[in-house]
Amino acid sequence: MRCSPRRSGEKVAGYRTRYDHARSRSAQAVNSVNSSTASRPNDTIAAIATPPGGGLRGVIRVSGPRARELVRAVWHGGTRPELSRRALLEGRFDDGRGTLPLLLLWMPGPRSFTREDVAEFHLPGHPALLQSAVARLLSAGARLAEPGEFTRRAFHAGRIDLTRAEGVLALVFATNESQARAARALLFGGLEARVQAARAALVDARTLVEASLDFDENDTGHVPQGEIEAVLHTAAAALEQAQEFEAQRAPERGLARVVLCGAPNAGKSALFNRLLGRDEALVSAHAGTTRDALEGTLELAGATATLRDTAGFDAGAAGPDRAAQRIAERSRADADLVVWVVDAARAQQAALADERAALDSAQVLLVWHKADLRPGPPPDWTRELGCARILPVSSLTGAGVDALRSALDELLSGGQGGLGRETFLRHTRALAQAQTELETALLSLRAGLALELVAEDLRRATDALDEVSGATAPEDVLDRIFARFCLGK
Ligand SMILES: Nc1nc2c(ncn2[C@@H]2O[C@H](COP(=O)(O)OP(=O)(O)OP(=O)(O)O)[C@@H](O)[C@H]2O)c(=O)[nH]1
Ligand SMILES: [Mg+2]
Repeated sequence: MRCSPRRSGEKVAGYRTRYDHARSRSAQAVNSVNSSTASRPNDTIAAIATPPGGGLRGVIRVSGPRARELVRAVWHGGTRPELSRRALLEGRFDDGRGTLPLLLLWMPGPRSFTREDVAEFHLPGHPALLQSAVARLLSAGARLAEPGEFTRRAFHAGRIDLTRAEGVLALVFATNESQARAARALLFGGLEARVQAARAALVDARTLVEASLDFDENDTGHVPQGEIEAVLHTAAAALEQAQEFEAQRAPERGLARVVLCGAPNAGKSALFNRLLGRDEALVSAHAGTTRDALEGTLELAGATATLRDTAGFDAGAAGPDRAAQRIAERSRADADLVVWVVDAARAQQAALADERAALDSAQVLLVWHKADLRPGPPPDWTRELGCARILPVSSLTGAGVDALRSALDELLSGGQGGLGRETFLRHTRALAQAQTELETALLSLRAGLALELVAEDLRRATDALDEVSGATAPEDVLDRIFARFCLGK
């Protein structure tokens, strides 16, 4: 979020005051609304920042005015840590019951992500140890951070705009390389820079228009129409660049990708046909029927996805079968969601564990297929096999297909697929709105309409851009975005 307009060009510098006052008033209003509801700036917050589960190292992040005091409270040993400037310090963390080896990353505000004093405690990654270290920090005066609260503080402090916060979120949810790339483009400020360039030109144009209001054509202060038009064209070009950036960032933003995979003969092609309601894929008792990946569009209640049928797993494949394996691997690598089809009649946990290990996909739904051959609920191996769900389905009878569709819908709408689309729509709608207002301003100017109307169009265009950057995004939009963050981010 930018709370003040960027510096306008030299030419209009003398005219800036009226606009600037109005702008900084509205920015203050926005700030006070945002901070009154979402963040309690006097609190010092703490949370485990590394993903749940064991790891070699675990990180606890602390941010707020009492961070320094907390570091001293948990610092073990005679020497006091030197916290006057940014530092990486080695020491021991005293959690009240014992001490742990500690690497402390100390980042005093305002040169930190949240602009507050920030401490990162790098500790042994055992969950129980990290929990007890957090408990110690809480008892020393920290409050447990809400999901996304660190990023929200950075946003309220003007450190990042909303598009960059969305980039952080998208990166957390990214399940494949192209999503991670699209997320990083946002996170590194690609859209923010373009939006701010367009905004700066709009501010310049509006300043010129408002300055013209006070002068007649013959006055020395009068700004020729051509000059205003030129600045409007600069704004239009910058806006176009922002729109192009979004279009390129997420080329396949419209559709989430679901890929069917599994052992030969598990019934992937039968399920493909069943989900799409047509008989397109070859189904046969011969193992290795599918080679080329077949694609169709899967319409769900809340999401639309492309559905791909792929060749069955075959580690020893050669020739064209090897090529089919590569196509399947690529499809899985690009998938938002992998549907792993397992023949329930033959399923054994050990063999499935091997299949899962070879399947390095982040989000997996296991279809306990041919459930007609093995009645009864499927075993609950979600944890052992690292699957979001295990659902019994029979493509032969159609049993379980509706439940599968609902689960797909839920996983796609909740995860990166839904998130990516939502973010993209938020940006593109507001950018399109800004473009419409800008075009109206240009037409009004050329038609010789009252300059007050032109200034009003330009103000609306700027407002639309401020929605993208979050400066004037409504609180419920902010809540919806930040609520999706994980703890510790
Ligand atoms: N009983 C039963 N048989 C099924 C079901 N779905 C598929 N089959 C049978 O399982 C066999 C394999 O089906 P496919 O859909 O061709 O299997 P696939 O996983 O695509 O196989 P490949 O393409 O060779 O990897 C066929 O004989 C199907 O008729 C089901 O739900 N129940
Ligand atoms: Mg097949």
